Amino acid sequence: MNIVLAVVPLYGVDMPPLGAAYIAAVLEKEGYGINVFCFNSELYNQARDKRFLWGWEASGAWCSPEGINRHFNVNDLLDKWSEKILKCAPKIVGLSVNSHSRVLANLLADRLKNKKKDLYVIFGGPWCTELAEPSEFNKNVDIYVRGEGEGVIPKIAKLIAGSESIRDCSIEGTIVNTGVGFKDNRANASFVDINKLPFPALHFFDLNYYTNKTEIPILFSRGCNYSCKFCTDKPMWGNYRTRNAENIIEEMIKHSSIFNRTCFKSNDLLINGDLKQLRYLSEIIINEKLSFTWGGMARARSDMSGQLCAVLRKGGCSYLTYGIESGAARILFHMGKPGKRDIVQALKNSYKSGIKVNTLWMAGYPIEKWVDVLETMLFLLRSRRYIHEFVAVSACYIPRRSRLWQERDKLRIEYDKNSDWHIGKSNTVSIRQLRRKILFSFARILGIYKGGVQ
Ligand code: B12
Ligand code: SF4
Repeated sequence: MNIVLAVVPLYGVDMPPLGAAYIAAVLEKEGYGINVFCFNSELYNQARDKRFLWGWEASGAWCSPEGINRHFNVNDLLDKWSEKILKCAPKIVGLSVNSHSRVLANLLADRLKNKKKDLYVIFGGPWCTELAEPSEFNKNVDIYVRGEGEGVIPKIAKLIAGSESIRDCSIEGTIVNTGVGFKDNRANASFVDINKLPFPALHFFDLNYYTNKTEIPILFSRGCNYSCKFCTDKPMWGNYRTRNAENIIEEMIKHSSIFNRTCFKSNDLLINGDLKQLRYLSEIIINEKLSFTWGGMARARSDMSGQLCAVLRKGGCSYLTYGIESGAARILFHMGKPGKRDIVQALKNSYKSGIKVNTLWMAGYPIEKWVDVLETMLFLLRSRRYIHEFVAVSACYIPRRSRLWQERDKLRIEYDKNSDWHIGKSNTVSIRQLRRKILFSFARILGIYKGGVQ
């Protein structure tokens, strides 16, 4: 049985999508004929004059058919993509869907079903975990897979390969199209054992097609043990689980020999959720004299001691991207982030041990006032000597399953017709954008904004 996996814009173009690569790996292991199309990076490479649409600022353009049609002929894109997919004679087409690719993914599902009625269209990816409103379900999608996909997709493929009906299937973690509606089989109660997964099938992708020319994507862990108020990744991924250091190294050895690269970029929610394991990984790299380097997103924990950071650095840690978000004490406290003193400690120890320190920020958190923006600027001024790169500041977005969203009434959050949130006139889209611009400009003045996302 042939299965096609596809990714449509908007996705990151720096590296291949790990979600699709993991799904491809488990299906390939089951013996199915797999084809993977990254239409996202393909379009990015073809439409040179439209590349700004992959930037953070323009990402909203992908969230409505009109927005996309303003820049591309959507009809032509759908024709081209569906033709390529159907040439592979698939029984199943699986699409990786996020909040910003859902419009094109739905249109592609419609087009595919229109051309081939007996095709099974399956949606997976973070958007499927958020699905709630009846209007968001598409009758041309047969199954939505919520959360982690590796445990679920082989069961679905087996049913389809055995020509069994999927309409009444009750596989946990799925929402099934029954023909007259959608049956919710609840979220998957158990997570997969990440040490038993095949390595992500990156061989289906041409790494040269992506903008990052030095690194290979990898996951050291899944989940998170914290619960910041603006975050929805925790509900999707659950508590922190880390892979064995040996298992990670095995993947590094395999992929570095295939792709001829030795630098790895972790897509973990946070790379330093289990410091003991991270230290152990670094010690193996040191003891075995391996030349791998790695980096990823991290939490500014107070226990990132100078001694630990030195071991991590020696063991290949080339950069850490800290999600700082704000420099105002009351905002950090409300968010559930570490306090200012802990943050400075982590930045300082990482910086002094030679790890490149990147930082991520957020403007317009619901309770943020102008005085908090000033406090953040002051914090930036004082801690700039421990920051190599400011990297980025996002405007606060309130995802549906986040704790902020649950508290929206208490916080007086309202939504307008474009689904943008505001609190009276004190926190609106334009105020958030203005605060973002101010922080960017200030970071530029301090010499720590160097214009890119690491
Ligand atoms: C790394 C990352 C990036 C990188 C991209 C790197 C890359 N090329 O892949 C960068 C920084 C570029 C990025 C950008 C964006 N990102 Co991002 N990103 C992530 C992050 C942290 C990790 C993604 C990852 O690799 N996960 C690991 C893999 C294994 O998980 P996965 O992709 O979800 O796949 C699993 C399941 O979803 C499922 N699955 C996935 N595909 C399929 C397909 C099928 C058929 C099936 C059955 C199952 C299935 O099974 C997989 C394995 O378990 C996630 C948060 C997170 N941890 O998921 C956010 C996340 C995916 N990003 C998000 C967003 C919104 C964006 C942006 C659109 C932001 C913006 N406004 O611009 C941009 C889009 C791209 C752009 N503008 O360039 C959101 C999506 C929200 C949503 N609910 O859909 C997330 C979830 C963060 C969040 N909570 O807000 N991102
Ligand atoms: S923002 Fe980061 S540290 Fe906080 S809950 Fe989400 S993943 Fe965990």
